Amino acid sequence: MSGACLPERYAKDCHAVECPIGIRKWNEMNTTIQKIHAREILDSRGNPTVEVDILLNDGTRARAAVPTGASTGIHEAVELRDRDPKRFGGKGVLTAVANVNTIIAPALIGLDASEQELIDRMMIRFDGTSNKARLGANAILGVSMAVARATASSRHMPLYEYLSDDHQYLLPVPMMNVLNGGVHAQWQGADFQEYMIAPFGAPDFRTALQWGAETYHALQEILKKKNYPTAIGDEGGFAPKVVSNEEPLELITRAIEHAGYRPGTDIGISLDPASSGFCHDGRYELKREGKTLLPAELTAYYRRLVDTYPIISIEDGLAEDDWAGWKLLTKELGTRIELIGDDIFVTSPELVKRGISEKAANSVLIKLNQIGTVTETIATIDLAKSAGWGVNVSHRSGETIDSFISDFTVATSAGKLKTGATCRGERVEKYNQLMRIEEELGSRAVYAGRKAFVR
Ligand code: 2PG
Ligand code: MG
Repeated sequence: MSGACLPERYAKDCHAVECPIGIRKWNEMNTTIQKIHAREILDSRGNPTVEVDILLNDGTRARAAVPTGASTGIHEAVELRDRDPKRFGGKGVLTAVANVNTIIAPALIGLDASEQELIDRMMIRFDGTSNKARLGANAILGVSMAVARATASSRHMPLYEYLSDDHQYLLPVPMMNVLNGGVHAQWQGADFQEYMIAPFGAPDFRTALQWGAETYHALQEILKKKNYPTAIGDEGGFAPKVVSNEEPLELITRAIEHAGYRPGTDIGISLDPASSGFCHDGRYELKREGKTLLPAELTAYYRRLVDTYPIISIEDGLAEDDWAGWKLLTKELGTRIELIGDDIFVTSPELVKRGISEKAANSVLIKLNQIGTVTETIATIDLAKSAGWGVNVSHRSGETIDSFISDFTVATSAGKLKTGATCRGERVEKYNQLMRIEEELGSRAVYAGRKAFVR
C-alpha cells in the first residue's frame, strides 16, 4: 500500500512527529491539518448522518456531509449505525462520529491535507477491514471529502478544478428522477424505483436543466388530469399509484412532448428498477402487475420496453448477485443501451474489474459512500473509462445540501449525474452548483450531451 511515509519533497524545515502507524507529520505548511471535528446531523429523510469540519494551518475551514442510501447493496462499504433502539430507531451515528473525533482526527492532525491519497490510504489502514466495518465508511468518507474541499479552498481553487487531473471540464447530462417508486415511495407505487429523464439533446447544461424542469411540470399536469396525487418521493419525483410499471413510461413520454421536446431526440428516459429490492430466490416479483419473472423473462420484458419507449439506459435491471442474469441482459441489450451496475458493483474496483472481464454490463454507477474514499472512487471511474464503459455519478436517496458530487462529476468528466428531480432543496442544490460551475467556466465548459452514453 502506498503512503507508508511522506514523500521526500516534504523533508524541509518542518517539525516531524511520529503518528501511530509511523508516518511523519509536518506542522508548518498552509495545508497542514490543525483540527478535524465530526458531528451528527440529519439527512433529507430525517435520519442521522455524519458531518465533518476541518481546519487547516492557514485558517481555511471546510465542511463535508455524507449521504445515506435506502436501497443499499449488500456489498457496499459499511455505514456504521449505533443500533441503539432508544435513539433514531437505532440509526444514530454517534459511534462513527466518535471514530472521527477520537481515532481518525488525532492520527491526521499535522498531516498535509493536499496528500489526499496518502490520507485516504491511512484511513483504510487504520480501519483494517475489507469493507470499512470498524471505523465506518460514513466516518472515513466525511473526512476524505472535507480534506479535499479544504485543500481546494486553501489554494483558492474551485473544488472541481482542484480535483481535476487534466483540466478538461465536462458538464454532465442531468439524469432527473421525475417519478419515484419502490422503496423510495414506500412500495406504494411502481415496483421500479426510478424513472429518469435525460435531456442529452440540449446545447448546454443550463438548457438541459430547463428542459428537465419543464418536463417535470408537464408531468405534474398530466398526473393531475388523471386524478393521480402529485405527492413526491424521497428523490423529489412524483410517486403516483400507477397501474403498471409501464404506465410511467407512457406518462413521461407524453410529458416530454407536452413540454415541447422530442422523446428520444431531445430527451431520453432512463430506468433504475433497483431490482435487488424485488428479487427473491432468483425470481423477480412485479407486485404492481401480479407477475413473477425469471431473469430471462425480465430481460424480455425490458427488451419490449426498449423497443417501445425512448429508453437510453437501465440501471440495476437485475439483482446484485445475479451475475448470470446480468450477462444475459448485456448480451441481449448491451449494444443498444447502457446497462448500469449499481448494487452489483457498489463502486468497487474489484467488482467492476470482474464485470468488465465477464461482460456483465457496459456502465457503472458511482457513489462515493459505497466505497468510502475519494481516492478509491476516482480509481473505479478510471478503471471503467479504460474499458470504454459509461460512468454515472449518483446521489443517495438520503441527502444533505452538500454538493460535493457536482464538482466531482465535472472534475472526473463522468458525463452523467443523477441527483433526483428538480424538486427538494437537497437535489436542486446540486443542479444549481452545476449551473454556477458552467457559468464560471464560460467557453471552457463542454456539455456532455448524447456522447455521454456509450451506446
Ligand atoms: C440508487 C440510489 C440513488 P439509494 O438506487 O441508485 O437513487 O438509491 O440511495 O436508496 O440506494
Ligand atoms: Mg440504483
